[in-house]
Amino acid sequence: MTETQEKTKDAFPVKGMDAVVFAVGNAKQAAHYYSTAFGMKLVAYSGPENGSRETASYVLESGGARFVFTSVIKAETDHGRFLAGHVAEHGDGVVDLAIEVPDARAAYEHAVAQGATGLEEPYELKDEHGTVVLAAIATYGQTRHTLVERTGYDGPYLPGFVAAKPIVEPGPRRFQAIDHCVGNVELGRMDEWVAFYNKVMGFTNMKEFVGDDIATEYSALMSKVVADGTRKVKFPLNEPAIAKKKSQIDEYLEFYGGPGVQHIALATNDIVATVRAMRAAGVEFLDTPDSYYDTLGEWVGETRVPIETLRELKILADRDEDGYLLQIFTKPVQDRPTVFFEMIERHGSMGFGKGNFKALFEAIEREQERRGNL
Ligand code: TYF
Ligand code: FE
Repeated sequence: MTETQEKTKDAFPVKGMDAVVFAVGNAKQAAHYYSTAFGMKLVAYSGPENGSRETASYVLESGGARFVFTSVIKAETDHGRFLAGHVAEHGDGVVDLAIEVPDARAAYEHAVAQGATGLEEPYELKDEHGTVVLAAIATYGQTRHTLVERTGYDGPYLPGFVAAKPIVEPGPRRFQAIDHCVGNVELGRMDEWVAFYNKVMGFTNMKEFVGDDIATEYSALMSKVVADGTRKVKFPLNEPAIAKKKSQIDEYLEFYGGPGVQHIALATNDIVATVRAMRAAGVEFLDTPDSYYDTLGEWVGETRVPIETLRELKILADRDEDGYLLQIFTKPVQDRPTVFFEMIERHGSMGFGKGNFKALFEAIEREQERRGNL
């Protein structure tokens, strides 16, 4: 690491992703879907029964991954109106990629000094479990990053939340961490957002990206990845490319009503068991043609999972100089063709499945076509 990289990294240390916060039309039902289909465990709740008249929030965990689903019950404040407006405009979507930091005040001050838009000045929340310091800055679209300092707190999520019991009997864990969170931004603006993360958070660019060459050939998108120094927080950023076909990113921007979170990748250490369980629970995944598996063995080499099992479950595989990865993508998880998930099992590779971009983007385009948006 160069001296300048060392300095910027220290200016904005992060501990990892704190939570992905979704604003949805019906948080009660979303909590049920993520319990049964994604195998997550409800751990905390906030709603009218414990003093939150305006919103109901359900906190679900799977290992170190935490999702929060919030619905508006009756908007009474600017925050409630913002959340209701978010759902009206974007449908179910991500409002907040919350990041855990050791010092929220320092992180906020640094971010704003580097040009970030402050949304919430640092403030404290307290209850009998202790104190959490929070602050928030804006990122692309109506998405924000809440900066969470939770060292003085031992409760179930945040002060104001009460512990909750799982909605269904929890089975084996289907994933244990958030691997990366991807944003879609407008045509020509990807580099601005890359620069934003470079400057505001001291994140550096990872080597994997989709450039002009791939974009015009088959992807119809460009993509770059920024990450913190420890590679715990990874944010790929996509923009549409002008290609032969309407970009999948344009489809997203049209139906989401602007920039926002496109997909969340979840790290699993047994993608076969995960995909079997999720498929059995009714989760739909993108299809991969058999021809992909006919030639896979020739270039990907040995993996933990036999090719025939990958073929059966439509799991993709990729290899680079550091190792290999197995990955699969769900179809959008709401009626709008917007947010989806990726399940990823890494064995050394720190990439994002570059070798699969062609097969993946063709699969996405088949879905686009079925929706009449290609
Ligand atoms: O996060 C990534 O970069 C991979 C590949 O629209 C990808 O999951 C990139 C763009 C896209 C879908 C998947
Ligand atoms: Fe991804």
